[in-house]
Amino acid sequence: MSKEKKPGFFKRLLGALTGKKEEPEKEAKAEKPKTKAPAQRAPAKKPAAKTKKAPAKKAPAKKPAAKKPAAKKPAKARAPKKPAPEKAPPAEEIAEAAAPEPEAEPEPKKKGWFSRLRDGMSKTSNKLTENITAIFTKRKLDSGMLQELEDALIQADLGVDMAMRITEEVARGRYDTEIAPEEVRAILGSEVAKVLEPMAQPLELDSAKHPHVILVVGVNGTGKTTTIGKLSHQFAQDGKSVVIAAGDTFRAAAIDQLQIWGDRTGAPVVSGKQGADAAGLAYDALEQAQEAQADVLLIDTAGRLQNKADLMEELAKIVRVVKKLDDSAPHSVLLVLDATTGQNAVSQAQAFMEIAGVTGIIMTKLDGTARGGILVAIAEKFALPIHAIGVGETVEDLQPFDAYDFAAAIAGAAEQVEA
Ligand SMILES: Nc1nc2c(ncn2[C@@H]2O[C@H](COP(=O)(O)OP(=O)(O)OP(=O)(O)O)[C@@H](O)[C@H]2O)c(=O)[nH]1
Ligand SMILES: [Mg+2]
Repeated sequence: MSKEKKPGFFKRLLGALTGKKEEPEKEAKAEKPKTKAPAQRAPAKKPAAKTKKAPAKKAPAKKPAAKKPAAKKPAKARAPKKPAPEKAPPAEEIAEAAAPEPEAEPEPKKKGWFSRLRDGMSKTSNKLTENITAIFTKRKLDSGMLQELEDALIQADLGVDMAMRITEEVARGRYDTEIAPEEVRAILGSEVAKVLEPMAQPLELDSAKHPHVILVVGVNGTGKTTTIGKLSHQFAQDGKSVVIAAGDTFRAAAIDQLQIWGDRTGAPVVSGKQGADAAGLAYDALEQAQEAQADVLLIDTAGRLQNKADLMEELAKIVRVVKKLDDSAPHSVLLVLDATTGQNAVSQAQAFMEIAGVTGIIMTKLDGTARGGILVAIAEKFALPIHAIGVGETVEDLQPFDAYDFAAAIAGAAEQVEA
Protein backbone atom coordinates (compact mmCIF):
# COMPACT_ATOMS: atom_id res chain seq x y z
CA MET A 1 0.00 0.00 0.00
CA SER A 2 2.73 2.44 0.76
CA LYS A 3 5.34 1.25 -1.67
CA GLU A 4 6.11 4.73 -2.80
CA LYS A 5 7.20 5.66 0.67
CA LYS A 6 10.09 3.24 0.67
CA PRO A 7 12.66 5.12 -1.36
CA GLY A 8 14.10 7.78 0.83
CA PHE A 9 12.47 6.60 4.03
CA PHE A 10 15.88 6.20 5.62
CA LYS A 11 16.79 9.77 4.76
CA ARG A 12 13.56 11.20 6.02
CA LEU A 13 13.77 9.20 9.17
CA LEU A 14 17.33 10.34 9.70
CA GLY A 15 16.15 13.91 9.18
CA ALA A 16 13.46 13.41 11.78
CA LEU A 17 15.91 11.89 14.22
CA THR A 18 18.56 14.54 13.86
CA GLY A 19 16.14 17.40 13.52
CA LYS A 20 17.69 18.29 10.18
CA LYS A 21 14.88 18.08 7.78
CA GLU A 22 15.52 18.27 4.12
CA GLU A 23 11.95 18.52 3.09
CA PRO A 24 10.42 21.83 3.91
CA GLU A 25 6.78 20.84 4.05
CA LYS A 26 5.77 17.35 4.73
CA GLU A 27 2.98 18.05 7.14
CA ALA A 28 0.58 18.58 4.32
CA LYS A 29 1.02 14.96 3.34
CA ALA A 30 0.16 13.67 6.73
CA GLU A 31 -3.41 14.20 5.73
CA LYS A 32 -3.37 11.27 3.42
CA PRO A 33 -6.18 9.13 4.71
CA LYS A 34 -4.99 5.98 6.29
CA THR A 35 -6.66 2.70 5.57
CA LYS A 36 -8.85 1.84 8.48
CA ALA A 37 -8.75 -1.58 10.00
CA PRO A 38 -12.10 -2.65 8.83
CA ALA A 39 -11.61 -1.32 5.37
CA GLN A 40 -14.83 -1.48 3.51
CA ARG A 41 -16.76 0.43 1.05
CA ALA A 42 -20.20 -1.03 1.20
CA PRO A 43 -22.97 1.16 2.51
CA ALA A 44 -24.54 0.80 5.89
CA LYS A 45 -26.71 -2.22 6.45
CA LYS A 46 -29.51 -2.93 8.76
CA PRO A 47 -28.14 -4.32 11.97
CA ALA A 48 -28.64 -7.94 12.74
CA ALA A 49 -31.94 -8.48 14.37
CA LYS A 50 -33.27 -11.40 16.26
CA THR A 51 -30.86 -12.25 18.94
CA LYS A 52 -31.11 -12.27 22.66
CA LYS A 53 -30.26 -8.70 23.18
CA ALA A 54 -31.39 -6.26 20.65
CA PRO A 55 -28.65 -3.88 19.76
CA ALA A 56 -28.58 -0.92 22.07
CA LYS A 57 -28.34 1.33 19.14
CA LYS A 58 -28.30 1.07 15.45
CA ALA A 59 -24.84 0.90 14.04
CA PRO A 60 -24.26 4.41 12.94
CA ALA A 61 -23.78 4.78 9.27
CA LYS A 62 -20.60 6.29 8.08
CA LYS A 63 -20.26 9.76 9.38
CA PRO A 64 -21.45 12.18 6.83
CA ALA A 65 -18.78 14.56 5.80
CA ALA A 66 -19.39 17.95 7.32
CA LYS A 67 -22.44 18.98 5.46
CA LYS A 68 -23.12 22.37 4.18
CA PRO A 69 -26.40 23.51 5.58
CA ALA A 70 -29.16 23.63 3.07
CA ALA A 71 -29.91 27.24 2.57
CA LYS A 72 -33.64 26.84 2.34
CA LYS A 73 -34.19 24.71 5.37
CA PRO A 74 -35.57 26.52 8.36
CA ALA A 75 -33.03 26.50 11.12
CA LYS A 76 -34.00 24.14 13.91
CA ALA A 77 -32.12 25.65 16.74
CA ARG A 78 -33.55 29.06 16.39
CA ALA A 79 -33.97 30.94 19.62
CA PRO A 80 -37.58 30.64 20.70
CA LYS A 81 -39.99 33.52 20.78
CA LYS A 82 -37.55 36.31 20.83
CA PRO A 83 -38.85 39.50 19.39
CA ALA A 84 -37.65 39.51 15.88
CA PRO A 85 -34.90 41.97 15.25
CA GLU A 86 -35.78 44.78 13.01
CA LYS A 87 -34.14 43.23 10.11
CA ALA A 88 -34.43 39.51 10.13
CA PRO A 89 -31.15 37.94 9.15
CA PRO A 90 -31.26 36.00 5.94
CA ALA A 91 -32.23 32.38 6.31
CA GLU A 92 -28.78 31.28 5.24
CA GLU A 93 -27.24 33.02 8.18
CA ILE A 94 -29.58 31.42 10.64
CA ALA A 95 -29.03 28.03 9.14
CA GLU A 96 -25.32 28.54 9.28
CA ALA A 97 -25.42 29.52 12.93
CA ALA A 98 -27.43 26.45 13.75
CA ALA A 99 -25.32 24.12 11.70
CA PRO A 100 -22.84 21.91 13.43
CA GLU A 101 -19.24 22.92 13.19
CA PRO A 102 -17.74 21.37 10.14
CA GLU A 103 -15.46 18.67 11.38
CA ALA A 104 -11.94 18.48 10.16
CA GLU A 105 -11.51 14.97 11.40
CA PRO A 106 -8.96 12.91 9.60
CA GLU A 107 -5.85 14.86 10.39
CA PRO A 108 -5.99 15.24 14.14
CA LYS A 109 -7.09 11.64 14.38
CA LYS A 110 -4.05 10.45 12.57
CA LYS A 111 -1.69 12.67 14.50
CA GLY A 112 -3.32 11.50 17.68
CA TRP A 113 -2.70 7.94 16.69
CA PHE A 114 0.96 8.41 15.90
CA SER A 115 1.62 10.08 19.20
CA ARG A 116 -0.21 7.29 21.00
CA LEU A 117 1.83 4.76 19.10
CA ARG A 118 5.04 6.63 19.81
CA ASP A 119 4.20 7.01 23.49
CA GLY A 120 3.13 3.39 23.73
CA MET A 121 6.33 2.25 22.07
CA SER A 122 8.50 4.59 24.12
CA LYS A 123 9.76 1.90 26.46
CA THR A 124 11.01 -0.12 23.53
CA SER A 125 12.44 2.84 21.65
CA ASN A 126 13.96 4.54 24.70
CA LYS A 127 15.81 1.44 25.63
CA LEU A 128 17.10 0.98 22.12
CA THR A 129 18.05 4.63 21.84
CA GLU A 130 19.83 4.50 25.16
CA ASN A 131 21.82 1.45 24.19
CA ILE A 132 22.63 2.71 20.72
CA THR A 133 23.74 6.07 22.05
CA ALA A 134 25.95 4.41 24.63
CA ILE A 135 27.60 2.26 21.99
CA PHE A 136 28.05 4.78 19.21
CA THR A 137 28.97 8.03 20.81
CA LYS A 138 32.29 9.36 19.58
CA ARG A 139 33.92 6.12 18.74
CA LYS A 140 35.15 4.67 15.53
CA LEU A 141 33.27 1.65 14.43
CA ASP A 142 34.82 -1.68 15.35
CA SER A 143 33.65 -5.24 15.68
CA GLY A 144 33.14 -4.95 19.44
CA MET A 145 30.60 -2.20 18.90
CA LEU A 146 28.84 -4.21 16.27
CA GLN A 147 28.57 -7.12 18.65
CA GLU A 148 27.15 -4.83 21.34
CA LEU A 149 24.65 -3.48 18.86
CA GLU A 150 23.57 -6.94 17.87
CA ASP A 151 23.08 -7.85 21.52
CA ALA A 152 21.00 -4.74 22.16
CA LEU A 153 18.77 -5.51 19.19
CA ILE A 154 18.29 -9.09 20.28
CA GLN A 155 17.42 -7.89 23.77
CA ALA A 156 14.69 -5.75 22.26
CA ASP A 157 13.22 -8.98 20.85
CA LEU A 158 13.74 -8.00 17.24
CA GLY A 159 14.95 -11.49 16.48
CA VAL A 160 18.39 -12.75 15.59
CA ASP A 161 18.00 -12.44 11.82
CA MET A 162 16.87 -8.87 12.02
CA ALA A 163 19.60 -8.00 14.52
CA MET A 164 22.22 -9.42 12.20
CA ARG A 165 20.86 -7.64 9.19
CA ILE A 166 20.81 -4.27 10.90
CA THR A 167 24.32 -4.82 12.21
CA GLU A 168 25.57 -5.71 8.75
CA GLU A 169 23.91 -2.66 7.32
CA VAL A 170 25.54 -0.47 9.95
CA ALA A 171 28.92 -2.03 9.24
CA ARG A 172 28.71 -1.63 5.49
CA GLY A 173 31.60 0.58 4.42
CA ARG A 174 31.81 2.25 7.81
CA TYR A 175 34.60 0.39 9.58
CA ASP A 176 36.96 2.71 11.29
CA THR A 177 34.77 5.73 10.80
CA GLU A 178 32.51 7.43 13.26
CA ILE A 179 28.82 6.84 12.94
CA ALA A 180 26.22 8.91 14.76
CA PRO A 181 23.68 7.11 16.94
CA GLU A 182 20.91 8.75 14.93
CA GLU A 183 22.23 7.17 11.79
CA VAL A 184 22.20 3.76 13.43
CA ARG A 185 18.62 4.34 14.54
CA ALA A 186 17.65 5.42 11.05
CA ILE A 187 19.15 2.20 9.67
CA LEU A 188 17.23 0.27 12.29
CA GLY A 189 14.01 2.01 11.31
CA SER A 190 14.44 1.52 7.62
CA GLU A 191 15.34 -2.17 7.95
CA VAL A 192 12.32 -2.70 10.18
CA ALA A 193 10.08 -0.92 7.68
CA LYS A 194 11.43 -3.08 4.87
CA VAL A 195 10.49 -6.29 6.65
CA LEU A 196 7.14 -5.08 7.90
CA GLU A 197 5.86 -3.30 4.86
CA PRO A 198 4.58 -6.35 3.02
CA MET A 199 2.96 -7.63 6.22
CA ALA A 200 0.96 -4.50 6.88
CA GLN A 201 -2.41 -5.53 5.51
CA PRO A 202 -5.69 -4.16 6.75
CA LEU A 203 -8.33 -6.59 7.78
CA GLU A 204 -10.60 -6.78 4.76
CA LEU A 205 -14.15 -7.96 4.89
CA ASP A 206 -15.51 -9.96 2.03
CA SER A 207 -18.70 -8.10 1.27
CA ALA A 208 -20.11 -11.12 -0.52
CA LYS A 209 -20.27 -12.95 2.81
CA HIS A 210 -23.18 -12.44 5.14
CA PRO A 211 -21.62 -12.67 7.53
CA HIS A 212 -17.88 -12.58 7.11
CA VAL A 213 -16.90 -14.91 9.94
CA ILE A 214 -13.93 -13.92 12.07
CA LEU A 215 -12.61 -16.42 14.57
CA VAL A 216 -10.42 -14.85 17.24
CA VAL A 217 -7.82 -17.07 18.88
CA GLY A 218 -4.88 -16.75 21.25
CA VAL A 219 -3.72 -17.78 24.69
CA ASN A 220 -5.43 -16.37 27.75
CA GLY A 221 -5.02 -12.75 28.59
CA THR A 222 -3.60 -11.61 25.27
CA GLY A 223 -6.55 -9.31 24.64
CA LYS A 224 -8.93 -11.34 22.48
CA THR A 225 -12.13 -10.20 24.09
CA THR A 226 -11.06 -6.57 24.28
CA THR A 227 -9.95 -6.70 20.67
CA ILE A 228 -13.32 -8.10 19.63
CA GLY A 229 -14.94 -5.18 21.43
CA LYS A 230 -12.72 -2.69 19.68
CA LEU A 231 -13.21 -4.29 16.28
CA SER A 232 -16.93 -4.41 16.76
CA HIS A 233 -16.89 -0.71 17.57
CA GLN A 234 -14.87 0.07 14.48
CA PHE A 235 -17.04 -2.06 12.21
CA ALA A 236 -20.14 -0.41 13.61
CA GLN A 237 -18.64 2.97 12.94
CA ASP A 238 -18.12 1.90 9.38
CA GLY A 239 -21.78 1.09 9.13
CA LYS A 240 -21.37 -2.66 9.39
CA SER A 241 -23.77 -4.83 11.30
CA VAL A 242 -21.97 -7.07 13.74
CA VAL A 243 -22.90 -10.13 15.75
CA ILE A 244 -20.63 -11.37 18.53
CA ALA A 245 -20.43 -14.97 19.67
CA ALA A 246 -19.28 -15.38 23.25
CA GLY A 247 -17.45 -18.57 22.43
CA ASP A 248 -15.29 -18.44 25.54
CA THR A 249 -17.61 -20.54 27.62
CA PHE A 250 -14.78 -21.56 29.90
CA ARG A 251 -14.76 -18.35 31.88
CA ALA A 252 -18.05 -16.94 33.16
CA ALA A 253 -16.78 -13.39 33.26
CA ALA A 254 -15.94 -13.53 29.58
CA ILE A 255 -19.62 -13.50 28.69
CA ASP A 256 -20.34 -10.39 30.79
CA GLN A 257 -17.24 -8.73 29.42
CA LEU A 258 -18.47 -9.28 25.87
CA GLN A 259 -22.00 -8.25 26.70
CA ILE A 260 -20.68 -4.89 27.87
CA TRP A 261 -18.84 -4.43 24.60
CA GLY A 262 -21.89 -5.58 22.69
CA ASP A 263 -24.13 -3.07 24.47
CA ARG A 264 -21.60 -0.36 23.93
CA THR A 265 -21.27 -0.99 20.23
CA GLY A 266 -24.81 -2.06 19.44
CA ALA A 267 -23.88 -5.60 18.51
CA PRO A 268 -26.04 -8.49 19.60
CA VAL A 269 -24.12 -10.99 21.69
CA VAL A 270 -24.98 -14.65 21.37
CA SER A 271 -24.02 -16.44 24.53
CA GLY A 272 -24.66 -19.61 26.44
CA LYS A 273 -24.04 -20.81 29.94
CA GLN A 274 -20.63 -21.26 31.39
CA GLY A 275 -19.31 -24.60 30.28
CA ALA A 276 -21.65 -24.74 27.29
CA ASP A 277 -20.36 -26.26 24.12
CA ALA A 278 -18.42 -23.53 22.36
CA ALA A 279 -18.86 -25.05 18.93
CA GLY A 280 -22.61 -25.33 19.37
CA LEU A 281 -22.71 -21.72 20.39
CA ALA A 282 -20.69 -20.65 17.38
CA TYR A 283 -23.14 -22.58 15.20
CA ASP A 284 -26.15 -20.82 16.74
CA ALA A 285 -24.46 -17.47 16.40
CA LEU A 286 -23.67 -18.04 12.75
CA GLU A 287 -27.20 -19.18 12.10
CA GLN A 288 -28.56 -16.02 13.66
CA ALA A 289 -26.05 -13.82 11.91
CA GLN A 290 -26.99 -15.42 8.60
CA GLU A 291 -30.67 -14.91 9.22
CA ALA A 292 -30.05 -11.31 10.06
CA GLN A 293 -27.81 -10.94 7.03
CA ALA A 294 -25.19 -9.42 9.31
CA ASP A 295 -21.95 -8.22 7.80
CA VAL A 296 -19.62 -9.65 10.41
CA LEU A 297 -19.65 -12.40 12.99
CA LEU A 298 -16.89 -12.14 15.58
CA ILE A 299 -16.31 -15.36 17.50
CA ASP A 300 -14.50 -15.13 20.82
CA THR A 301 -12.74 -18.26 22.05
CA ALA A 302 -11.25 -19.49 25.29
CA GLY A 303 -7.56 -18.84 25.69
CA ARG A 304 -7.10 -21.47 28.29
CA LEU A 305 -8.43 -24.94 28.56
CA GLN A 306 -7.26 -27.83 30.66
CA ASN A 307 -4.55 -28.58 28.17
CA LYS A 308 -3.40 -27.90 24.68
CA ALA A 309 -5.14 -30.95 23.25
CA ASP A 310 -8.48 -29.72 24.58
CA LEU A 311 -7.93 -26.30 23.16
CA MET A 312 -6.95 -27.76 19.84
CA GLU A 313 -10.01 -29.96 19.79
CA GLU A 314 -12.32 -27.09 20.69
CA LEU A 315 -10.98 -24.80 17.99
CA ALA A 316 -11.07 -27.56 15.40
CA LYS A 317 -14.65 -28.31 16.36
CA ILE A 318 -15.68 -24.67 16.05
CA VAL A 319 -14.20 -24.60 12.57
CA ARG A 320 -15.87 -27.86 11.60
CA VAL A 321 -19.22 -26.74 12.83
CA VAL A 322 -19.31 -23.31 11.22
CA LYS A 323 -18.38 -24.96 7.94
CA LYS A 324 -21.66 -26.83 8.09
CA LEU A 325 -23.44 -23.55 7.57
CA ASP A 326 -20.89 -21.90 5.34
CA ASP A 327 -18.14 -24.06 3.97
CA SER A 328 -15.93 -21.07 3.29
CA ALA A 329 -16.03 -20.01 6.96
CA PRO A 330 -14.20 -18.92 8.99
CA HIS A 331 -13.08 -16.26 6.54
CA SER A 332 -10.49 -14.84 8.90
CA VAL A 333 -8.74 -16.45 11.83
CA LEU A 334 -7.13 -13.73 13.87
CA LEU A 335 -4.38 -14.55 16.28
CA VAL A 336 -4.15 -12.06 19.12
CA LEU A 337 -0.65 -11.82 20.54
CA ASP A 338 0.47 -9.91 23.59
CA ALA A 339 3.69 -7.98 22.95
CA THR A 340 4.68 -8.06 26.59
CA THR A 341 5.26 -11.79 26.39
CA GLY A 342 8.26 -11.24 24.12
CA GLN A 343 9.68 -14.41 22.63
CA ASN A 344 6.80 -16.45 23.99
CA ALA A 345 4.69 -14.91 21.27
CA VAL A 346 6.77 -16.78 18.72
CA SER A 347 5.88 -20.19 20.11
CA GLN A 348 2.25 -19.16 20.49
CA ALA A 349 2.13 -18.13 16.86
CA GLN A 350 3.65 -21.44 15.87
CA ALA A 351 1.11 -23.42 17.87
CA PHE A 352 -1.96 -21.52 16.71
CA MET A 353 -0.88 -21.63 13.10
CA GLU A 354 -0.88 -25.39 13.39
CA ILE A 355 -4.10 -25.59 15.38
CA ALA A 356 -6.29 -23.01 13.80
CA GLY A 357 -4.92 -21.95 10.43
CA VAL A 358 -4.28 -18.37 11.42
CA THR A 359 -4.78 -15.87 8.60
CA GLY A 360 -3.59 -12.72 10.33
CA ILE A 361 -2.22 -11.22 13.50
CA ILE A 362 -3.26 -8.50 15.87
CA MET A 363 -0.64 -7.57 18.41
CA THR A 364 -1.80 -5.91 21.62
CA LYS A 365 -0.13 -4.20 24.56
CA LEU A 366 2.64 -2.60 22.59
CA ASP A 367 2.30 0.09 25.20
CA GLY A 368 4.02 -0.64 28.43
CA THR A 369 6.62 -3.03 27.10
CA ALA A 370 10.23 -2.74 26.11
CA ARG A 371 9.77 -5.80 23.96
CA GLY A 372 7.89 -4.23 21.08
CA GLY A 373 10.49 -5.57 18.69
CA ILE A 374 8.77 -8.92 18.93
CA LEU A 375 6.36 -7.84 16.26
CA VAL A 376 9.25 -7.65 13.82
CA ALA A 377 10.49 -11.10 14.78
CA ILE A 378 7.00 -12.53 14.32
CA ALA A 379 6.50 -10.84 10.97
CA GLU A 380 9.82 -12.11 9.75
CA LYS A 381 9.37 -15.64 10.97
CA PHE A 382 5.79 -16.29 9.92
CA ALA A 383 5.17 -13.89 7.09
CA LEU A 384 1.59 -13.46 8.26
CA PRO A 385 -0.40 -10.32 7.62
CA ILE A 386 -0.40 -7.95 10.56
CA HIS A 387 -3.78 -6.31 10.59
CA ALA A 388 -3.76 -4.08 13.60
CA ILE A 389 -1.93 -3.25 16.77
CA GLY A 390 -3.09 -2.20 20.20
CA VAL A 391 -1.40 0.38 22.36
CA GLY A 392 -3.92 0.71 25.15
CA GLU A 393 -7.29 -0.28 26.48
CA THR A 394 -9.62 2.19 24.82
CA VAL A 395 -11.34 1.65 21.51
CA GLU A 396 -9.12 4.19 19.81
CA ASP A 397 -6.07 2.26 20.88
CA LEU A 398 -6.50 -0.43 18.27
CA GLN A 399 -5.49 0.77 14.85
CA PRO A 400 -4.54 -0.62 11.48
CA PHE A 401 -0.92 -1.52 11.30
CA ASP A 402 1.34 0.79 9.33
CA ALA A 403 4.90 -0.43 8.83
CA TYR A 404 6.37 3.05 8.48
CA ASP A 405 4.71 4.47 11.53
CA PHE A 406 5.84 1.48 13.52
CA ALA A 407 9.38 1.76 12.20
CA ALA A 408 9.53 5.46 13.00
CA ALA A 409 8.19 4.80 16.49
CA ILE A 410 10.68 2.03 17.22
CA ALA A 411 13.54 4.20 15.98
CA GLY A 412 12.35 6.90 18.38
CA ALA A 413 11.22 9.53 15.88
CA ALA A 414 9.31 12.30 17.56
CA GLU A 415 6.91 12.61 14.71
CA GLN A 416 5.47 10.70 11.83
CA VAL A 417 7.83 10.22 8.91
CA GLU A 418 6.01 10.21 5.63
CA ALA A 419 7.02 10.10 2.03
N1 LIG B 1 -2.24 -1.89 27.96
C1 LIG B 1 -3.01 -2.61 27.16
N2 LIG B 1 -3.89 -3.48 27.68
C2 LIG B 1 -4.65 -4.21 26.85
C3 LIG B 1 -4.55 -4.09 25.45
N3 LIG B 1 -5.42 -4.97 24.90
C4 LIG B 1 -6.04 -5.59 25.93
N4 LIG B 1 -5.57 -5.15 27.11
C5 LIG B 1 -5.93 -5.58 28.47
O1 LIG B 1 -5.51 -6.92 28.67
C6 LIG B 1 -6.35 -7.56 29.59
C7 LIG B 1 -6.80 -8.91 29.04
O2 LIG B 1 -7.65 -8.67 27.95
P1 LIG B 1 -8.78 -9.67 27.49
O3 LIG B 1 -9.40 -9.05 26.30
O4 LIG B 1 -9.66 -10.05 28.61
O5 LIG B 1 -7.90 -10.91 27.07
P2 LIG B 1 -8.39 -12.33 26.55
O6 LIG B 1 -7.40 -12.78 25.54
O7 LIG B 1 -9.78 -12.26 26.11
O8 LIG B 1 -8.23 -13.20 27.86
P3 LIG B 1 -8.94 -14.61 28.20
O9 LIG B 1 -10.39 -14.43 27.97
O10 LIG B 1 -8.58 -14.86 29.62
O11 LIG B 1 -8.35 -15.63 27.30
C8 LIG B 1 -7.50 -6.61 29.86
O12 LIG B 1 -7.26 -5.96 31.07
C9 LIG B 1 -7.41 -5.63 28.72
O13 LIG B 1 -7.92 -4.36 29.04
C10 LIG B 1 -3.59 -3.15 24.91
O14 LIG B 1 -3.41 -2.99 23.71
N5 LIG B 1 -2.87 -2.45 25.82
MG1 LIG C 1 -11.44 -13.31 26.70
